[in-house]
Amino acid sequence: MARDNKLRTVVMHDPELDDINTIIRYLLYSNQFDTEGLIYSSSRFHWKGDGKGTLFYGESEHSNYGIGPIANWRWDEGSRFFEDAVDIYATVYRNLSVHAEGYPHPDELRSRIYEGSVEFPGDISKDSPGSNHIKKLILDDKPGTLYLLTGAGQSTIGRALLSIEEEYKNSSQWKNVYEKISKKIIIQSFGDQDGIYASYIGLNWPNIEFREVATNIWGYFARKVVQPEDRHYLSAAWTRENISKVGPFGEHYIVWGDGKQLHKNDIADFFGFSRVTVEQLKELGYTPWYGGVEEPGSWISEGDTSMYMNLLDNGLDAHVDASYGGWGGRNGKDIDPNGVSSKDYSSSRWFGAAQRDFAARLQWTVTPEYKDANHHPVVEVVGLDSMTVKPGQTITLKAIVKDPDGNHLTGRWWQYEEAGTYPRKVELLSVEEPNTEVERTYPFDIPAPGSPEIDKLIKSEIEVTSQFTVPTDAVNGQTLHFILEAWDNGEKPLTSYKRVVLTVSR
Ligand SMILES: [Ca+2]
Ligand SMILES: [Ca+2]
Repeated sequence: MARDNKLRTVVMHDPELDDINTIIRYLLYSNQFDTEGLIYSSSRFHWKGDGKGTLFYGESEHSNYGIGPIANWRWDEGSRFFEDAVDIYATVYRNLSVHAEGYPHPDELRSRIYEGSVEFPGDISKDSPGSNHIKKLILDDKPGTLYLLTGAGQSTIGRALLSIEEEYKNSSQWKNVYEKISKKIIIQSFGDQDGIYASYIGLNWPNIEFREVATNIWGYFARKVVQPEDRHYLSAAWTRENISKVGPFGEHYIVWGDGKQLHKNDIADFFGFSRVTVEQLKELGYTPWYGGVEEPGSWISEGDTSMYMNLLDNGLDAHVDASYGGWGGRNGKDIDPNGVSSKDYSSSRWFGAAQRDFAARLQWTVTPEYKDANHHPVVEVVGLDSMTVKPGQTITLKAIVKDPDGNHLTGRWWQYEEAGTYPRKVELLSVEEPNTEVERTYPFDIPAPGSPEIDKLIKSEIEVTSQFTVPTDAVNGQTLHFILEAWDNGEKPLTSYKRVVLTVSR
């Protein structure tokens, strides 16, 4: 079921081609967030310059190419990728709102687009509209965590914090302001793309939680880490059928060989070419750092998508702690199916489910009637009286899973061993087979979401029950994580979860 309070987010991007894809996916989940800002931000890979031709003598990606002082790097003056994405969102907003509640009005999103610190990489010397907006959000009195999500550098955040420091540091309010901010914000970022975390934020605001969310599965090198059974989600055939062909967002999504190029003659962006060899790209003056050429129409990258995937309201509750893990990965290694402890597996293990979810949501954008698209199974855990357990105690994990579309359902409980602090596997016994007998399926139409009849019309339902005995060697305070995972068999199949975290108390 949906969260009571939406998580507050600020989303920052630079004009890398994969940020465009990341924004598309984010907007499909924008009903789950209170999006407080969409803010253009620089990184060492993209910076706009000051518009006056002032040369930058420092280091950025351009230095790797031996290019001397320049006035901007891979950022066109007229680039308005946030507005472009929201304009497309506006054309599908009505359809999306048929399938799930809470999508923000396009005008609301538009009003929250700001230009942040875009001029030079890692420059926190002056305010920008975006840094002023973040400063205001950081200082406001709204409850809850403010998630600052950056797919670029951190100079816009850094400037906001520095500006607060300059204003309050010598005042009597400083201690309170400092403590409030340290508790209130969490920064999630793919790396430190302009060095501002290392040079300013981490040093001066060490108590602000920083979650490094770099993954390979969401990036250019996804093919190196994808699970064999999920490989087709990167293919041209799947991508064309489930993404590119599906409405205006699908058309906007950037894939290999589509002829698009974000910045004219960008030597690092050769992905739009089709049927060329690496040698030919070199002859054309490009730097084909990817090391190969993929099939036209296939996956390129969504590098920064991991910055919000753990905040999704999919039942995994991955936002609660960086060690929990979810579609954006985990701050630790998971044991892969070959028995290898792998940082990549903690994110790649979810990739198939996340891609199917993306496909289903894209389908919503082109489906005006609720009954013509798939919707998520709804999971409820029942009968757990306490979240603390004693060694030797037998615990029953029981979930009721319903599907609003009457789809056939399958579910299972599993222990997310790596996420818990109890260091071993427990034996989970299925109390009854995930159960064809209990299932009821009545096919009929369903009213729009929010309608009071909707609960009565739930059309299929299963119970999934497992039992285990709390290990006798478990010690006080150790945790055991269990995940209920449930799938429907809709045309674009969907997965829902529920996480149960049990704490041992002797
Ligand atoms: Ca980026
Ligand atoms: Ca369904």
